[in-house]
Amino acid sequence: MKTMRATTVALAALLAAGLGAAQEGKKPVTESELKYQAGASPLAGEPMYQATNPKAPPMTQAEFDTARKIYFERCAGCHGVLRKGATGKPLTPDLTLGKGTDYLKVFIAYGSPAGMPNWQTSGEMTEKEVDIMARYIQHDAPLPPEFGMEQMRTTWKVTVPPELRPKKKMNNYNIENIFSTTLRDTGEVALIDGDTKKIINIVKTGYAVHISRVSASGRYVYVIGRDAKINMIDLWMEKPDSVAEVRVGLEARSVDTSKFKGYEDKLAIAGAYWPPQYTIMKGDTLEPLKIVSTRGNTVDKQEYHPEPRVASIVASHFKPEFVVNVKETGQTLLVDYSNIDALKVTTIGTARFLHDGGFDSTKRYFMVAANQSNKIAVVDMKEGKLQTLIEVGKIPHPGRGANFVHPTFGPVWSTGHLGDETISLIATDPIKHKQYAFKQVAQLKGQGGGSLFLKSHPKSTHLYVDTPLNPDPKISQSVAVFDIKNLDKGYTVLPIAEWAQLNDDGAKRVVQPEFNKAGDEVWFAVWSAKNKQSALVVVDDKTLKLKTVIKDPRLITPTGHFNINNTRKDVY
Ligand code: DHE
Repeated sequence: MKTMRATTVALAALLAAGLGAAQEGKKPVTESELKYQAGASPLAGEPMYQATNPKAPPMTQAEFDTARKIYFERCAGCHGVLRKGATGKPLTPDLTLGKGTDYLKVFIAYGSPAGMPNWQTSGEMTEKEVDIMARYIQHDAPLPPEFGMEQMRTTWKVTVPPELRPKKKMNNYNIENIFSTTLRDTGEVALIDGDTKKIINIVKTGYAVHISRVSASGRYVYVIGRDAKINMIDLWMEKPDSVAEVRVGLEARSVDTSKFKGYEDKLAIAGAYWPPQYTIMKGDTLEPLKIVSTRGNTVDKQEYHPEPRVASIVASHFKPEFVVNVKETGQTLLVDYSNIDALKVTTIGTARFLHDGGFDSTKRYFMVAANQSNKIAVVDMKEGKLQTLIEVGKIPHPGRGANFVHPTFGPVWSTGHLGDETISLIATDPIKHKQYAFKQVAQLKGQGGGSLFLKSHPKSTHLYVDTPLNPDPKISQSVAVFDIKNLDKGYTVLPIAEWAQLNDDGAKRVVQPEFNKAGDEVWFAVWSAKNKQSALVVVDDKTLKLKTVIKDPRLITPTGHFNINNTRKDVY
C-alpha cells in the first residue's frame, strides 16, 4: 500500500512537471479543444463483443460494461473507437500493458499537460471508476458491429414517396430564406421563416443532430444526427416536413447532395465515423445505393488505420464529384458519381486530422482544415489535385470559412482557430493577385481562442468571428466584428447573449454567424443547456445593431443554423 502511494505521488509529480507531454511528443491540448472533441459517442449504447486479455488484470462482466460505457461517453472522441489514437494518444494493450495499472490510474486521475483531463481530481470520475478504466484499457478494445446494406435497408423509410409529394410549392414561404436550425439535445431541427422569424415546423431528426445541407434545387433539406440517421425534408409541402429517413452507420457527422449540372437533386452522400465508410443514396428517397469503406493508409507514415472517420463532405460545382475528407488518414477523396457502378475515386494525400472546410469565392478551390496538423489544405476542384498545404495558427476551425475581398490581397478565404486568438487570411486569386495566392497573407487578432465559426457575405463589409468555446464567458457570449475595409482598426464586440436577455444563468455560448439570403442580417444562436433558456439573435449587418431576438420554449439547445440559399449555393 505504501509503495503504491509513493509510486502514485512520484508519477503525479512527473506528469505535473510536463514529462508526460514530452513523452507524448505532442503540444498541449487547450481547454476549448477538449470541450469540443470529448463529446459522447452514440456507440455507448451499442452491443459489442468483449474479449478478455489473459495478460491484463481481471475484470468482471459488470466492470467491463461500466468501463465500456464510460469509454464511449468520455474517451472515444479523442482516443478513437478502437483506441488506435486520434486527438488523444493510442491506448491499445501493446502500449498500456507495459505501463501497468498503477501508472494508468495516475494518468487518468491527474491528467497530463499534453491535454489528458484530470478525471478524478476534477470530480468527473470516482476512484473506483478510475481503477476500472485503468484495467479496461489493458484489455483488447471491443469491436462495434459493422453496418452494411442489409442493416441500412432495415432503417430506410420513405414516409411520403416522390409520386405523392407536391408537384409545385404548396406554401407561401420564401423558401430560399428559410433557416434550418439544429436543436442539438432534442434531436430536432427548427425550420424558421427568415422573413417573419416565425417557426414553421419542428422536425424530429437523429440523436444529437449535427448539420443540415440543401439539395441543388433548394427544395430538399438533408439533416444528419450523430447516430447517422438522415432525414430528408421537403420544403414544397404545405407544412415542410420529413419525407424519408435512413441510417448510414452507427455514428456520423456529414451529409451533402449532388450539385453538378444534370445531377441536381439526384444523389445524396453521407459519411460515417463508425463504421468508417461513406454511402451514396438516391437523392429523392435516400435509398442506399453504394457503401464504400474509408479504411486505409495514412498520408504521412503510410501506416494502415482501421478506423479513419469521414469528416466534411462537399459537392463540387465543377464536376460530378463529391469531396470526402477522411480524418485520421489525411486523404481527400474526389468521388466521381457519374457512374456509381464503376466508381472512380481520386485519392489526394493532404494532411492528417481533416475536419471542416468550404470553397473559395469562385468554388474552384476547396479549403479544408487539418486541425491537429495546424494546416489548411487547398484542393483544386478543376484539376483534381492538391494545390498546396498552408501552415496556419493552432487548430484551425473554419466551419465553411468566410470569403471577402481584402483591400491589398484581393479575394481571401479565412479561418479562426480553437487553439489561439488569430484569424488567418489566405489569398485565393491566382490570376490578378498571383504573388499572394494560396499564402497566409495576414493574421488578424480576435477576442481569443475557442473560435468555431466565422462568416461574411458578398453584400457585407463585415467579418463576424465567434468564440463559443473560450473559457471566459465575456468572450464566449459575444462576437467580434471586423470592418473588412479597415482591418487594422481591430474589432468591435457585439454582446449577443446580453441582447438575448435570457431569464437564467445558462452558458449562453454564442455560436455560428449565418447570413440571411439578402446578406443584410446575421443570425446567431445563444446556446445554453437543455434545461436552460436559449435564443436566436438577429443583427442588422449595416448598423451592427440588434434587430430581433427569437425566443420560443421549443428552441432548446440551438447550435448551427443553415440558410437555404446560402447553404445551397455555398455563399459564405
Ligand atoms: Fe461539428 C460541422 C464534427 C462538435 C457544430 N462538425 C462539422 C463537420 C464535422 C464535424 C466533421 C463538417 C461537416 C461537413 O461540412 O460535412 N463536430 C464534429 C466532431 O467530431 C465534434 C468535434 C465532436 C462531436 O462529438 O461531435 C463536433 N460540432 C460540434 C459541436 O459541439 C457543435 C459546436 C455544436 C453541435 O451542434 O453539436 C458543432 N459542426 C457544427 C456545425 C457545423 C459542424 C454548426 C457546420 C458548420 C458549417 O458552417 O457548415
